[in-house]
Formats: sequence, C-alpha cells, structure tokens
Amino acid sequence: MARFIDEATITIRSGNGGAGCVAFRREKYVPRGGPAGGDGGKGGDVWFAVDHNLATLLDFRYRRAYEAPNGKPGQGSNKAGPDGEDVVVCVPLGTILKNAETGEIVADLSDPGARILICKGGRGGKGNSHFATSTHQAPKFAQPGEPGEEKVLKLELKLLADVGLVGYPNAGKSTLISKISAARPKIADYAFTTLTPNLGVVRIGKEVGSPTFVVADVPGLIEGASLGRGLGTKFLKHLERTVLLVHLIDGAKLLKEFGADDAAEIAKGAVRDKEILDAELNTFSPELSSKEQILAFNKADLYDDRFLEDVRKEMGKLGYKDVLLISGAAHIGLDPLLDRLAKRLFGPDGLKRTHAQVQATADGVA
Ligand SMILES: Nc1nc2c(ncn2[C@@H]2O[C@H](COP(=O)(O)OP(=O)(O)OP(=O)(O)O)[C@@H](O)[C@H]2O)c(=O)[nH]1
Ligand SMILES: [Mg+2]
Repeated sequence: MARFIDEATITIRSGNGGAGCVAFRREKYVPRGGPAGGDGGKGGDVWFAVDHNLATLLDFRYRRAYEAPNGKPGQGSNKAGPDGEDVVVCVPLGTILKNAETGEIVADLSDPGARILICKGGRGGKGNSHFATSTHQAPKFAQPGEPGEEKVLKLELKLLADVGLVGYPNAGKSTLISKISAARPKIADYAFTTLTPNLGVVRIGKEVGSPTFVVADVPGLIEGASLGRGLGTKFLKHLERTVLLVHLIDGAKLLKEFGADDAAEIAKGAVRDKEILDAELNTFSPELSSKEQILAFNKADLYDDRFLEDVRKEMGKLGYKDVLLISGAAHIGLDPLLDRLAKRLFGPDGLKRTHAQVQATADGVA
C-alpha cells in the first residue's frame, strides 16, 4: 500500500487585477476625442474543491505552488481587458486547510460538494473614461489593478477510517488487519513494528458491490504514550472520525506474565491493560475514549478452550461481559467480529460512510 501522506504545505496566489487603460477616441474630423480607456480584467481566483477521485495529498508533494493568472489591462475603444481564469485546486474529501504560520483553520472540505474561494483575484482598475467630469474631460490617468492575494496553506487530511484498532504493541493489530482486508502491513514479533497508520478495506460478503468499511491499524500504545512514551499519541488523530474502536488485548503477553493456571489473574491483567490504554486515549482526547469499543481478547490460539471460557467469565465479573475471543493469526472468531462490526456500521443506526469508502478506493486499497 502506498505510504499515506496526510500533510502538505503549498502556496497559492490569486491573479492581480489588470490596469485600467488611458486612451482617447480617435475619430476622423474629431480633433479631441473623449476618454476611451477600458477597464482592466479581474485577476483569477483560487478555489478549493473536493474531488472524489483523490484519496491522499500525495500530489501536493510534487506541486507546491498554484497561481491564477492576472487580469489583462484594459484597452482603447473602451475595451475591457479579459479576466484571469480561476484556478481550482482539487483535494480529497475531508481535507482541512490551515494558515501555515498561525495554524488557524481557513477551510474544512468535509462536505462532499465543497467548493470554497480561498484567494480572491484583484479587481481590475477602471479605465480613464470613468474619470471624466465636466471640468476635466480628458483625464490622463486610470486606476491600477488591485493586487491578488498570496497564502501559504497547510493541508491536512485525516485518514477517514470507520473502525480503529487499538492495543499494546505486539497485540496483533497488523496481523488482524492483514487477515480481514487486503492491507499487507509489516508484522513482526517486536514492539512498534507499525510506525505509521495502515488502512485496510474490509468487504462484508463476497459479491462485488457488497458493503465495505475501512479499518485503521495504528502503532501500538503504551502507558505514558500521552506523555510521549513509545511513539506517543500523535497518530491517534487518525482515529478521531471512526465510528468505533476494536480494542485488542494481547493474550500472549498475559500468558507470559501470569502463566496458564489462574483464569482470574489473566482476566484481571486483561482489564488492567485495557484500562491503562483507555486512560491514554482519554488524555489524548476524551471524545476518542468515549467512542464505542469492541473488546477482543486476541491470540486465543495459545489458550486451552475451557480455560479461555473461564477467562471470559472472570472478565464478565469485572464488568466486561461482552468480550470476543479471537486469533488473527489462527483465524479464530473473526467472522463473529466482522458480523458485530457490520451490524454496528450498517445496522439501523449505521452511518453513511462515503468519506472513508471513497478515499480507500482511490487509494487502491480495496
Ligand atoms: N499466537 C498468535 N500470535 C499472533 C497472533 N496475532 C499476531 N501474533 C504475533 O504477534 C506478533 C505481533 O504481531 P503484529 O500484528 O505485528 O502486532 P501489532 O499489534 O501490529 O504490533 P505493533 O505494530 O508493534 O503495535 C507477531 O509475531 C505475530 O505473528 C495470534 O492471533 N496468535
Ligand atoms: Mg502493527
């Protein structure tokens, strides 16, 4: 999958207005014709519009300046100069434009039909015919055109995933996304294998045209991530627009810590791990931590079935009654997980998620 670029800085400039013209009528047998300088044309505007075929800001790494042409100067015989043509900068849905210096939001293109004027072209200057008065019939001046505007913008695009995977490093997030989607992230037996978010498109059903949703696999979180430990929490901004999170518990880590004799201990450890990360999510963003979560106890393949059932019961006693037992690697419990996700996303309260789908398709992930 292509590396996801979600930030770019570009300079945009609207056109200057063309100057008004100083000219006089020249007619046979009329020695002193009146003023006839035409108006300058308006400079081109720079607009931003959503293009549903775009999914990343990659193009802006190659082209960083967008300039609309100037209006042409006015001409004699009261002929106006032509306007500069407008430039439309096409961006993916969900792109946010910020002032690169102050960070202030200039525009949010989260509306599918968004088309926003960002730099207005300068007005054309008036030709000298506008300035004739009864006492001053032959003005030898005209108005200059107004200058265009220049802005340096930071473009930001959040990954518009429907479902976010959270968990400790090594919990098996990348393995899971690789089993349920076509994404092929790096998977390895060490912490912080995933350094940048991966997107995967999950199809419900096998037929072409059956519904899909987008899952984001992000780097692992650890205690203190909100203070910058590990890879920090910066990447969590990619989960801000998800509908729900799947919180993966690392069953292998708990086995190592507690052994396989006391289901209550393992359950306690699982709840502890979940709550540690919930606290990190909450420090990063209370809104993110209040999102609905599906709790999945992963690496179930390493456990004896009966023991695992006991773990589930013990977790229920601790207030977590709805835990899915899964294994990404061994493909255990994945269909029930996908069913749950599909019901939530496509059920009666399900949202329309055109944002994410459009993006992912264009990104070639599907
Ligand atoms: N036994 C078992 N091992 C698994 C399972 N899922 C993942 N693993 C192993 O766990 C290790 C970590 O897997 P990853 O998928 O890279 O974990 P991650 O959560 O993406 O890790 P980070 O990217 O570091 O946050 C790898 O060695 C995987 O093979 C599972 O269901 N069962
Ligand atoms: Mg990973």
